[in-house]
Amino acid sequence: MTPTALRRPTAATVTPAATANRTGTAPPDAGNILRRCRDLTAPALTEAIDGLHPWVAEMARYALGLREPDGAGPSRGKGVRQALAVLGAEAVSGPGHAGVPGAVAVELVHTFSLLHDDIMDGDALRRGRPALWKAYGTGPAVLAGDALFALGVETLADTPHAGGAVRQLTTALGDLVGGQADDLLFAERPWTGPEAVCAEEYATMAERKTGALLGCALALGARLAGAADCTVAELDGTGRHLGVAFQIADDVLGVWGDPESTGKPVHGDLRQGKKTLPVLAALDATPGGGELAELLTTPGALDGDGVRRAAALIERAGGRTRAEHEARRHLAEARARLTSLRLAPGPLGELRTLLSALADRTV
Ligand code: GRG
Repeated sequence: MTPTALRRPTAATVTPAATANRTGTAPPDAGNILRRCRDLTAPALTEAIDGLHPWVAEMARYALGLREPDGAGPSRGKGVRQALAVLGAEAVSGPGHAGVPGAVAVELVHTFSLLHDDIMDGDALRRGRPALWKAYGTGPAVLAGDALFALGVETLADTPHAGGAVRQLTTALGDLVGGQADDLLFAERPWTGPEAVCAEEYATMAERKTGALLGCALALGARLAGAADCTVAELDGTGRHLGVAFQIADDVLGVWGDPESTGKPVHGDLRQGKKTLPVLAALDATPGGGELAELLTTPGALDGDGVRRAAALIERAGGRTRAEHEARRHLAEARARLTSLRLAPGPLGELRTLLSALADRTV
């Protein structure tokens, strides 16, 4: 096993809270794990962004929550993917910094995909503030996304395992496109009947759209730290199952979450007619499914109070319970895959903590 000192970031890169938990008796909680990995990744991420065209760099900083135009406090994402890349390296007994180019790459690609997703969905809010396309315009936001995408790939090109790492990322990118395509096409499909979206199709979409990049993050970290292909593949599978659990939890929050913490308008997915798992599961239920189907297919019925009625019907028909059960099943599969690997105990513990917190959306 790699000496602990090799797995630890330098004192200059660790916040006091993270240091306290890593050196004290209590195991770090998910917030501390995310913070430690963010601190380890931040210098390389900042340096990569600084190399962009100044205008594009400004938009990239806004999108990444590194800077607000009006001087307000930063509005960052959780940094889940960068943490998985760092922990992926540490889990195979490498130093965390070996995973940093992977962490930078996945965080850039994630940010890019959110930018473009907001444009495709016409979502005006991201993390509780104007989405980039609202703040800078659609054309500039597309350009900023393109720059982040290219930079993500370039970040891996100079690493020791560049060939395998770039391939790992491009495979995930292909899946992201496929998942997003399915998600967009689902919107055209009816709620009921033979053409309706089924739960299995939903799971495939979620694995591609959300799981592929989470799996890629873990796998890239391990690959960059020199892990064997079979370990890399198993970690990729772990992240994919985590992604399905994470996406389902996101869907549940989209209906019942507090907009203060989600940063998105309440019932946004329902109003947009998104084929999320709680709705699909409720439509299958007897009794309750029929009444919900009628509401969803009546033009204008989701305006005003209709959307709250739909949320109540979904819950009563068991859609929320079934979705939460599915999320737990995918989380259990992700944890089982981790356990089947011979990973370094400390990082394994941190991964397990992070996985649970993400699936429960307590971070
Ligand atoms: C990859 C070439 C290429 C195209 C991208 C736009 C697109 C195609 C895909 C969209 C994928 C997408 C938006 C998936 C959603 C994943 C998801 C659950 C995002 C939220 O992740 P969090 O909660 O976000 O980690 P934060 O805000 O914390 O960063």
